[in-house]
This record gives sequence, C-alpha cells and structure tokens, in this order.
Amino acid sequence: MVLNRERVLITRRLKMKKSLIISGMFLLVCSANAHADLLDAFANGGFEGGTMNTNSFNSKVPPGWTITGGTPDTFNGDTDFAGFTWDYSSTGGQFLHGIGWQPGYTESALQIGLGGLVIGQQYEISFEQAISRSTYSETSGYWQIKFGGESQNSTVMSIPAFGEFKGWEWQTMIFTATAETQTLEVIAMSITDGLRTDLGIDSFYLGSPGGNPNNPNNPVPEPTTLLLISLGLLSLAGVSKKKQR
Ligand SMILES: [Ca+2]
Repeated sequence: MVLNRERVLITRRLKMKKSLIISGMFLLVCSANAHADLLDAFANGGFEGGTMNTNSFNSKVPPGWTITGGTPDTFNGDTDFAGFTWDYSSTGGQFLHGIGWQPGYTESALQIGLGGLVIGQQYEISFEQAISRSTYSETSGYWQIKFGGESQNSTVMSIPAFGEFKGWEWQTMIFTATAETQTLEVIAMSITDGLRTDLGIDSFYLGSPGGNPNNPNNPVPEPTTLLLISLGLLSLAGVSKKKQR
C-alpha cells in the first residue's frame, strides 16, 4: 500500500515537471518570435523610394522622413559629385546624407508620432553610418539620435583622405520609452565648431532589442540556439527522473 502511494506521488511530480518544461519551451519560442517585430509606426529605415537625382545636393528626404534642419539629401552608393566617394550599405539602395556644421548649421530629419510604445520598455535603435570627404568637407563627425526626451551620440567617424570613404559601420543604441508616442530625430554633427562634416546613415532600425535581423552585433536567438536550450532542458529532466528512481 505504502509503496503504491509513493509511486503515485512520484508519477504526479514527474507529470508536473514535464508540463513545466513544455510551457518553458513554449515561452522561449514565443519570446524569440516577439523580437522579430519592428515598431509599427516607424517607416522606411532603409531610406528607399526617393525619385530625386541622387548625384546632386537634392535637399530631399525619402518617404516617411521629414526635414527638421538644413537640407539633408538622398544619396546612393554611386553618388560621386563634388569629390564624394560613397559605397552601398549592407542593405543597399539609397541613404540619407547630412551635413554637420555646428553651431550655425545642422542638417536633420525626423519621424513624429511613433505610437504604441510601452513606457519604461527598452527599444533598440541600430543603423549603419559612413563618412565621405567632398571638396567641402573639413572635419570628422557623428550622428546624434533623439528618441523622445533621450539623446545618444554615435561613435565619431574620422574624416578620410580625399577620394576615400569610411563605412558602413554598425551602431547599436538602447533607449527607454518615457511616453506612449515619441518623436525620432537623426542629426548630423561635426566634432569641431565652424568646420563641416559630411555623413551618411542607412539600415535604420527601431524596435525590440535584438530584433534587427541585419545588425551583426545583435545576439539574435537562432533556431539552433533554441534547439540547444530545449535539449538542455530535456537532459535536465532526464537527470531528475533518474534521481527520483
Ligand atoms: Ca538604403
């Protein structure tokens, strides 16, 4: 009788463990899928779809973006007027060109009304940046990114020699939402007041941390990782089963 009762208890415990493991695995798969979501309201991080002449200072930004300061331009990897040398980013096509010439002149673009944010939640902003030296360029520069009330600076890119190009290099930033709807702004900055820098930005992502599939610096959980975690959980279950025997 006593033995039978123990057996029933052990079977019950094993059943509970099994269901815990299965729900754990389910949660892991769900969280991996949630990371793939890009913020709904955000548009055109690839700076594509412009119909302007990309081999000139066209003073136009691609669809989804609005100019806030100066006259940023839409370029592509072949843009080579005025001594410029550029290349295509990892996601290709067009990109945004901005001049930083502080404090008197700043080129910037924004997207307003990015809603659906969760206050206190972290969001990843990642992008590729580049710098070129035209006949007008004088100094090094960086991108300043504003999202809501928070502002972060990218790594400074040093001005290359004439005819040379530097980039595209990935930048990853984590912002915390302080409102349900926020404005995003990208601002070209020179490191020296009174001297001009010419910067490029492309492959812009705003969404869940780790969710940018193009960002090579992101530890995105891959199917193989999930499989390994599942196998680990199963072997743990095996060990506890043996112990109970
Ligand atoms: Ca692009």
